[in-house]
Amino acid sequence: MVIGTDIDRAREELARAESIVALTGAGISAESGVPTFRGQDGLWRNYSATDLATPEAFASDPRLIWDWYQWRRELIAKTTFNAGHSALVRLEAGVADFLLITQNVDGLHKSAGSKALIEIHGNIWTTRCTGCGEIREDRRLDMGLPPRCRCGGLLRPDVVWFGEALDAAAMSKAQAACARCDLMLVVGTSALVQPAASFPLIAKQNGAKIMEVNLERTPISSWADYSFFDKASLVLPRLVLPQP
Ligand code: BJW
Ligand code: ZN
Repeated sequence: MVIGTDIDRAREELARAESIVALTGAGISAESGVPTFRGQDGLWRNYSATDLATPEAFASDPRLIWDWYQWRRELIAKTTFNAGHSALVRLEAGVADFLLITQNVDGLHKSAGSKALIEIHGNIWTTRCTGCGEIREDRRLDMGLPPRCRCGGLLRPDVVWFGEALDAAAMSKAQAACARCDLMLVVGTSALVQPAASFPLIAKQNGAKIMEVNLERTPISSWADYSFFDKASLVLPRLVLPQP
């Protein structure tokens, strides 16, 4: 991690900023025990996570995909938010114009207390009926798989898979916030998946400073104004100090 002046300067810039967007990915929840998507962590029963997150995979074998989601739901149910999630809650409290855009479906930002939050890829605790379209919160861990709706239709997790459109209203809100912010924090994302991967570029092109927190370099590292290569749960609490 770059320490010393850089983290001090970054902390001051964050404290001065009047409009902040934070974009998070799987890395922020990794230390809570939620596996990331890419790399060794993203493997489940020898399937790659990114191959399972498709409508085609669900259409060909809904039971397999539900097994994977139910495994993740059981795992997430045992986890809790970490110091990285909490630092973002403190950041939100100190700035008038703040938006947290997360690609994570685990709900940990919500349980940490983040309010101005868009879960741009949905939430694993919500189901959508492929028959009648009903969307409802469903936290059951003991349902028969694949689960069915009251109407008889097949339920699916209400998340966004590859090739599917993101919610239009959420997209407009996220893009507008990226275009007007003066600072964007990009935390724990490989920045490979569109359209979220283009959000930092929108911010940069509109004059915002970009601060990245990740274990390793990503496609945005070469043009980010600050890069901190360490765990989010260590860096974020140093960027957003607890109130004295
Ligand atoms: C740490 C850490 C620690 C670890 N501290 N850091 C343009 C060009 C090319 C392709 C496309 C394009 N536009 C669209 C596409 C196609 C596609 C796409 O982007 N493909 C690329 C992969 C090539 N995008 C889509 O299909 C999107 N839809 C779309 O564009 O629709 C268009 C459309 C319009 C109108 C009608 C119809 C269609 C949808 C994308 C949906 C992605 N869904 C998933 C699954 C969600 C549900 C679920 O969770 O099960 O979202 S895939 C998966 O990737 C998940 C994640 O949110 C997302 C991003 O992953 P993330 O968070 O970055 O995780 P990792 O694992 O990649 O990275 C973790 C990082 O953390 C690493 O960098 C680590 O180093 C770091 N780290 N520990 C700090 N402790
Ligand atoms: Zn239904």
